[in-house]
Amino acid sequence: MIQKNLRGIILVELLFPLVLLLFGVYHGVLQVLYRSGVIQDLEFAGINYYRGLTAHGVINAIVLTTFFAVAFGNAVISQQLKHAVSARAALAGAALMVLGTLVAAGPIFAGKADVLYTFYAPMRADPLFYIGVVLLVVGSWVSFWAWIPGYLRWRKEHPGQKTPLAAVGIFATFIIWQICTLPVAYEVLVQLVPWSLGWTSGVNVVLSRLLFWFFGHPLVYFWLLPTYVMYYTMMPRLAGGKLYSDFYGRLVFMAFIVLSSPLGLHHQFTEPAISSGYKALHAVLTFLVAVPSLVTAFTLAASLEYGARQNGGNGLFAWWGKLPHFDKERWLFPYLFLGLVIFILGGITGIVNASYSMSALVHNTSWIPAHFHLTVAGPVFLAILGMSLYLSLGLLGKKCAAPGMAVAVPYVWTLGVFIFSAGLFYSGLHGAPRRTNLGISFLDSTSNAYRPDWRIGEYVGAVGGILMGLAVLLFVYVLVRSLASARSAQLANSFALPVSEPYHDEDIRVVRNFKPWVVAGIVAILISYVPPLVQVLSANYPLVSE
Ligand code: HAS
Repeated sequence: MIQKNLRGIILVELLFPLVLLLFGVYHGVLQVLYRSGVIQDLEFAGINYYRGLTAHGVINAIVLTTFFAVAFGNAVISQQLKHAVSARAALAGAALMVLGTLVAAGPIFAGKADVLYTFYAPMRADPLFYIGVVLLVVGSWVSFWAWIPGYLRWRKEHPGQKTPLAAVGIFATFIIWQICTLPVAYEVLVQLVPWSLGWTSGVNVVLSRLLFWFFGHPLVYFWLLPTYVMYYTMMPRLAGGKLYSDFYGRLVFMAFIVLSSPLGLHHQFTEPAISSGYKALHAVLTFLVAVPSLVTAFTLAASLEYGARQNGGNGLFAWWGKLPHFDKERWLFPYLFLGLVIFILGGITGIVNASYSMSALVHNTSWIPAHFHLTVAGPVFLAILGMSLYLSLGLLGKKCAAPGMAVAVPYVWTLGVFIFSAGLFYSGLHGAPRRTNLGISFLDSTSNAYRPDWRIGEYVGAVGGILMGLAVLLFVYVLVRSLASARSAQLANSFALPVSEPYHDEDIRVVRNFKPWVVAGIVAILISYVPPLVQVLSANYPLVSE
């Protein structure tokens, strides 16, 4: 059971970003219209291309994901560790996150922060944008700290007992987050805020990008791991079975603590000052971080097979048909399962990007948004949608009022995201740049730069993007109708997140303690980042202002 005094906080953390998501998705649909040349202008309805792209990236990739990770973390830790969350600290965390989001939203919509979600210098934003982002992140730290005393208490009261796997996954998520946000906090507080206030003459751009990408890659695992918590600890139960191996679940979460951070240079293969030897090291480490996801693929496939066979499935492949793909009672299942299917392609394209030589072909082309819409906008986004609906209705004691439509949403989204990505992969391989308003440049037939060969990919992308927008509208319909339905106090009081039993419940000491994994992670960071940091600092780049 989830603590009563946390329920209101969790609901705000789930529903507040879902309201903002409407703006985020609206600007996503506009993106495909600009890029395909349907809109041939600098702006639409008073909001220019880069302002819309900033709102799209910040809301969807930073705000929604951070709020969700905290909300879901609060729910999991409270349920699994027997009310271990300090409600006061959770409230303070949530308040800081809401305040930070509102403070950052002002400059974005006022046109004073057209810097995209990566806020690369020397593009400069209003100081309030940076301060808002800092408050959002600090709020998420406070929320994390709210779990630690209760966790230590739980361990004292349950000597020798394994920490529940879902709680291990949530702690791994936030340990990674705590580590990776420190350098970006330095970048923002020491480099960007003083510069945007006019107190310093400029920014060491190469250093700021090194600090940003130290954060930028582990960030993707901060997005992914709450989804993995659902895959490992809830999906097997929804499929009617058990988690194939508890040990592999724990091993995967611990491995991410070590492997998530020491590889950010794969975003900087084309940048100066850093030696090719260290770029190559980061490429190898990037291949290594795919291993926990490959382990996940096999463990989850085995868990799904076990569930399907319990449901009467048989044969080599026919058992897939016995999974609850269209079951209205278990509408959460397709949000998780289809995310997995999407992630097969997201993962493969990630491995392509990691290669030192292939990255040169696809870097900064529309291939990259195609890749990340199959990851963060695939498994992560579908899990966020499904679990936000599941948790908010459960906490309020309501039932899904349109379960058939709830099942349809992930299918429409999956179709949309596959079509969208196919188009963007195609035009990316033909050299179409990302983050570019193609409608007023390369896809304007009157321009000297006109590239008719990019049109087809961008048209296909637009069809997919519109379908994705439609899926979100259907989701909003389901959510609003369900929230408006009658409340049952009995349902609210008996609500709990599903928990999968393990099929193999191995007890292996090495995955029972976070400490050695955190230490190994820090050592890996020092080995992989100190020399590149020295290289960047000793290159003595001048400070750049505009
Ligand atoms: Fe990535 C760029 C490499 C994973 C997000 N990535 C990005 C950017 C984002 C992003 C947002 O090496 C752009 C940043 C920007 O704005 O510039 N990425 C990887 C690699 C992985 C990877 C190696 N990325 C993610 C995840 C993300 C994400 C996860 C978000 C959540 N990525 C890169 C690189 C770049 C990059 C370079 C920079 C490129 C450049 O040049 O700019 C790996 O973690 C992927 C491992 C995953 C797998 C898949 C396992 C499959 C599973 C599904 C099993 C299915 C089952 C169901 C069981 C190996 C678990 C079966 C069902 C049936 C029907 C068969």
